[in-house]
Amino acid sequence: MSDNTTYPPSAEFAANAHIDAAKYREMYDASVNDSDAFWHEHVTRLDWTKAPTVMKNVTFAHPDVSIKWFEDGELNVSANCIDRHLDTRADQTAIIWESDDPGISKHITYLELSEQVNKLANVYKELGIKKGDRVVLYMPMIPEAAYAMLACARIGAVHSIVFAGFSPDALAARVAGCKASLIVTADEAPRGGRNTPLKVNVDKALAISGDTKVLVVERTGADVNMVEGRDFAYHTLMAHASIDCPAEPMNAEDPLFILYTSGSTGAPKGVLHTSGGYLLWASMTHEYVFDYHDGDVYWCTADVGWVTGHSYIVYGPLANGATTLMFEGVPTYPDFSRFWQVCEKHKVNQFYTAPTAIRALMAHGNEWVEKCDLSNLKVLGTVGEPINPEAWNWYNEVVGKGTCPIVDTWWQTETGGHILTPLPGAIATKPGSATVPFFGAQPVILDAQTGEEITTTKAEGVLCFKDSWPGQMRSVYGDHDRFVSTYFADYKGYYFSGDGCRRDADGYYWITGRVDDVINVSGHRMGTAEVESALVAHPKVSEAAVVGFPHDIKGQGIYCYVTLMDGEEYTDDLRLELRNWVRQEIGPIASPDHIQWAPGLPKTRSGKIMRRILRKIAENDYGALGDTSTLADPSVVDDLIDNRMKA
Ligand code: 6R9
Repeated sequence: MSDNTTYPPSAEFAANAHIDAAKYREMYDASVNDSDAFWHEHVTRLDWTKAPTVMKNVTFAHPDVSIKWFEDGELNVSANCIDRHLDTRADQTAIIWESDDPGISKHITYLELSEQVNKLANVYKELGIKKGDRVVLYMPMIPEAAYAMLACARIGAVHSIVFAGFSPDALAARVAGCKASLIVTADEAPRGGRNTPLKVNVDKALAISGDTKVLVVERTGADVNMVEGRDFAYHTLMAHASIDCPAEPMNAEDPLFILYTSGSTGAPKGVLHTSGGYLLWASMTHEYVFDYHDGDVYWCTADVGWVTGHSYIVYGPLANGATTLMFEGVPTYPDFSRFWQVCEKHKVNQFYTAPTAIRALMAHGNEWVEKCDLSNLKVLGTVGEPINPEAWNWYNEVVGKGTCPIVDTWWQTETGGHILTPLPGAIATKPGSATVPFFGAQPVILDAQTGEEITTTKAEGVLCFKDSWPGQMRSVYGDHDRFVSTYFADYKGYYFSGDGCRRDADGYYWITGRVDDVINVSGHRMGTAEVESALVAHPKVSEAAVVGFPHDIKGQGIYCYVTLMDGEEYTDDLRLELRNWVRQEIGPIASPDHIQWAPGLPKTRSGKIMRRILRKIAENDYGALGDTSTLADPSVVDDLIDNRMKA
């Protein structure tokens, strides 16, 4: 990976951007040198029913970690996302909904959004939901999912979204985990031409967790089982609900949502976000990182079941009075040009997706992109994993035609919003680097062994943060000790991200992957992402996953799984070629010990490769594969085991 290829914003882009290079420097310096004054100025981007006078009250000192922002302020998140826009934007589209079926889309104005959210908030009240109660959402990607989130916020209920691809067992655990008083779901969730039976799954989950009230949106009209007194039809209750539900004034530190996320150990954790700091962070990052301007059409392809959907489909954009596109389908249905067709149809200006989607589409060739009119695109974003330079270049050249800055946004469920990211009019990008910190974020690189801060500009180690930012998670729901031990115990006084990172001579940050994915070969540390990036740089490789495995002499060896481009065949010659290729790209130290053909990789439904499984297969330890039920397609594991024998 070269650190030297940089892509500065064009003079024209910079001139029209909210933040140019000089402004970034000035604002960043102010944000860390005089944090109180900086946040005093920027809290005003939200409407407060009681303006905060205290900005920050934080300690990272183990074990007394406590994080509060704007603690004497009061606001309502739904009023900030809806009511305050009604004077000027009642008729502006708030949400463009694009159905799984390419023939169907809908525009929802801010006025309509207001009516739907107010009604639903009244329906919640009618069902007995009060401030502080938990509501689980298990929803398709339909506007009702956004209504359901905002209606919770309106009355001070706390939502916990469970991705609609999760199994009944996973749903039951989350419903029980937060003691939910209500589940909002739909009959079915259409995706890629197939319908997931959500209500059936809810019924199965409730058989495990015990009964809870269920509100059922009619999406496909499928016949579903409705239990008298437990299950309620959304449309029936909405029909008579009033369009006026006053927004509950909430303390800035009142919980807004819980979102379960997996760590390297144990059951998923309920990441807890609160109201004021989270919304401020989501709103500010959305505007500056995507350089969102009034009238733009913005599209984030994530699902609301993930944090990206929370912050960058719903809360950030709506807080900014934006037009946000919500897509029910998948990138490959009905064909490989779906993303680009949606961009053309709705004249999308900012497009935000994941590297895994980019690589998947790249593998099918440029013609799917080239036949669509993408002339409205201004900014492209990526999130979720390190992006390899080949995918970055393809995104830049084929999708962005070399004219759209790419924002590679590093962040986590825990961080609430972007933390390391270019601002498109301010920061020259480098393919594969998440570049520099957003305002108020103070990354440090620590030596993983000693925990010492490495103060030279060039550095490599673990990525930590030495102070808080408003969007930071506040706790693990119901288990503050776990919060402290997961994030603040390994490196005392810091927030530990779990990611490895290096900083180059220009002070740019390069994420090397989770530190539990680092391989140590003969005492040399290597990010699995580096080897993967080298492999996917080969013209015949579409995707790669690399893990360490025990090696008698080297300590750990390098085991590679490769998925090939359409039409390529895996042969002994190709295996040799790939091995030499990696030696060439990185050096002999990175020589793969084994390369195995993988027709598919085991991925979670959010697209993250489950390396735990790949490590076990590499170790020939098939008995200990653990839980594979959260995989998008569990059958890929059998193929991998078959091929393991031949590797
Ligand atoms: C938003 C989201 C967080 C983990 C994070 C890191 C990886 C996310 C990245 C990235 C490199 C980026 N990650 N964005 N790695 N470059 N731009 O994905 O949250 O699901 O909690 O995952 O994803 O490893 O620690 P989450």
